[in-house]
Amino acid sequence: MNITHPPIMKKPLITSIYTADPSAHVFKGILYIYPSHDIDTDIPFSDNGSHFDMKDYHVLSLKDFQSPVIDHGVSLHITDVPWASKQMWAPDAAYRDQTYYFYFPAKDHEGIFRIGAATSPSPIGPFKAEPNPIAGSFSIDPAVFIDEDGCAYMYFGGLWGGQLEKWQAGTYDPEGRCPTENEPALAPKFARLKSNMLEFDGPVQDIVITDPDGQPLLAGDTDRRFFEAPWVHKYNGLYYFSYSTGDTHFLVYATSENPTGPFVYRGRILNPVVGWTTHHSIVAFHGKWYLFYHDSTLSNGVTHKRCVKFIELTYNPDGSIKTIDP
Ligand code: FUB
Repeated sequence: MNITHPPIMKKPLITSIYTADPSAHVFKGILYIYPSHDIDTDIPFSDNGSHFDMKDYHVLSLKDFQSPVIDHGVSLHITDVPWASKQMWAPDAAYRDQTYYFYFPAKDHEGIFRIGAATSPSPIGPFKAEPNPIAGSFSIDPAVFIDEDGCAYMYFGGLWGGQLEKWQAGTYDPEGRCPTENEPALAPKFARLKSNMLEFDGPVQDIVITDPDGQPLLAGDTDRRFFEAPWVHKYNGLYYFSYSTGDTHFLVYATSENPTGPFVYRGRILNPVVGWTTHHSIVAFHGKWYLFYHDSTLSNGVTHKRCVKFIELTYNPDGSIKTIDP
């Protein structure tokens, strides 16, 4: 266990390790952050993201924003995941019936991204991985949302290194390419979860994102189309689907009255940060809403050595989110 200074908004939450892709949840009154654990590597930068060569996960926690941030150490290591070979990317967590569920993408032994699940009686782990990835899972960046009616959904997907474009035919095609710019953009995916939280309950389906006229966003609309990092939260009865636009580096959002969409594009949450990737979560804590995100300032801009930060999120009366400048 490693305890660090109390966080200050827009400052790295911790500086003892590099962290990214923060999924924040409040479990039993404590704020837990489930980030990727970035590490150094000699693998050069490339569009397929091989330089994100992470091997384990840590859990961070906070009682409140005056208390220290606690790094609870390694919660899951790749050597304890039989099906995984490399690249433990952006994770998420959920709680149901006395069990904490940890979800993570990693490449299998064929080099194909799958999504795994692991469980623990404690929110800080250690988590015990299931022997196989979730059947029917593919691509990256799982985000699990449990609605007020108890239904659980996993949202996922990511282009380029995240391999989403290789699954357009329903099976993995190593030659799969993104659509051309006037074709509809590739959709992020969702699946319902069974009550055991370890299996998909039905088929993987598309999350449709349209512009306000009901037209699907096009692949060439790179300032608005989905790239990676889905997250769903509910505010005033409305579902917010937020995500990264990847190569244009925005965090944006769309809203719907249904957790499975269709979602209508609404605007930007966060302008580009220092670094290539941008990835976030949105959580309510002690009566306020917060955006957890990352940038590469702790490493002076090294793409794969990032740090988690947070900032208060504010809504306009019409439910739109005020854009934040990092
Ligand atoms: O951390 C590795 C990858 O970078 C994540 O899975 C993406 O969302 C991007 O943040």
